[in-house]
Amino acid sequence: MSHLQQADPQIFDVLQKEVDRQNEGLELIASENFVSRAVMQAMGSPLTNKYAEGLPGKRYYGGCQYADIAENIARDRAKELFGCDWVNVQPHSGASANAAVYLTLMKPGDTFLGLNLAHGGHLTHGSPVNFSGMLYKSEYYGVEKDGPMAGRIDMDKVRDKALEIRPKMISIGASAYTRDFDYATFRSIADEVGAFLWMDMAHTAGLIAAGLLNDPMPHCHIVSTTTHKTLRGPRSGMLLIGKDGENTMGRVAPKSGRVKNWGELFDSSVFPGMQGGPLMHVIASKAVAFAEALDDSFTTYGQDVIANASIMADEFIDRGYNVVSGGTDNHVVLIDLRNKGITGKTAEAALEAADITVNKNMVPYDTESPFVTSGIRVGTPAMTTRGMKGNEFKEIVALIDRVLSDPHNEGNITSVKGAIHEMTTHFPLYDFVTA
Ligand code: DSN
Repeated sequence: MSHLQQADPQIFDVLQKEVDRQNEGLELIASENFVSRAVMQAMGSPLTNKYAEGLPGKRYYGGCQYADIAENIARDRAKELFGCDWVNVQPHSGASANAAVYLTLMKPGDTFLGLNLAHGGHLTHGSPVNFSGMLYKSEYYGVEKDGPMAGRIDMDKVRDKALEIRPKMISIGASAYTRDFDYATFRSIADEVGAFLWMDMAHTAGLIAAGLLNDPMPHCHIVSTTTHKTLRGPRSGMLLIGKDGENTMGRVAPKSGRVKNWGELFDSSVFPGMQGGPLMHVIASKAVAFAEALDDSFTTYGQDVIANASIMADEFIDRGYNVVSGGTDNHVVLIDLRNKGITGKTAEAALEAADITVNKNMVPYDTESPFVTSGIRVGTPAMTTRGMKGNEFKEIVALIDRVLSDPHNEGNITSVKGAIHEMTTHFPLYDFVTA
């Protein structure tokens, strides 16, 4: 980092402080992770200088021979990782990938059915403050409030809703849903009402790649994802169609003009539909991350992520916390704090003061606003990357409980912060700024 240090001490100082924050604290935001140095080096490379609008072999710029190689490697690795026929690695983010899904499959005013944001869905799945809710008519399914299915999706109710509104598209995927999805049943509902089925696997992509959760590829017409969360790549997005893609789409692909198949339709929605030049340095970095995810060690990582989340859920339950859905199948634990008399906002702030980073989160049937919330969401991908196992996660829950039991006690928070710093020194992260 010596060039940066000399050229721009102000930004270097920010970076150094951020690295110290990441090194010393506990990162429990479920959508965050720590990438390898190799992934970061590809991102911070001269490929950032290159314009490469178009696709490998069909660019609108000269000098793309190496950009083409990088993008083809990324595409081939993604196909191998997820067992799919077609992939587009150019979306700048998950939201961009999702925009390309709408652009391809929906017309403004069309109706779609997605998981309610307040029940764990995502902004781009129809929130009124997002383009998806502004341009399209969004309808929702949710999770059960009570009973044995509390916190889980009841597929009979999804079917009833789909039959009632006859959506053009049904979306699956979430930012705070702790159970796996029944893709086969979703597909049968989609087929019954003539809807496209779209899975946004942003949160769980790494766990799906590792074969640890149900596989959406054989069932969904289109799958979108981010590449950073459990997949542990650079912050970016991607679109995928499963094996035998045209048949997976379940309909005859439009053949108007020069567009021949669904993959090409999605390609043209990404560029020129809604993006300009792809970020070739990020695409190269995705290729590096996909190679890491293809390694056997990534399966072990995914197993640890899930095991650690289960341990956290059990520990929270033992300490009297209301864990939504009673546990977790993935990397997320969602905690409803209403029985503890503390809001998500207060909890997030108190934990941050102890260098424990979580996010406040709406819980199903929340009575607080999204800026306050009644819950927190915690996740294990980042600290599992640092090597923490069950014993550390048990200790983490004990420390969180200490803070939340007395959230305005500064002495208590300072003491927890000390324990956190002590713990994290045993799991070193990056030392490149200070080395
Ligand atoms: N903002 C991400 C999350 O935290 O889940 C989803 O895009």
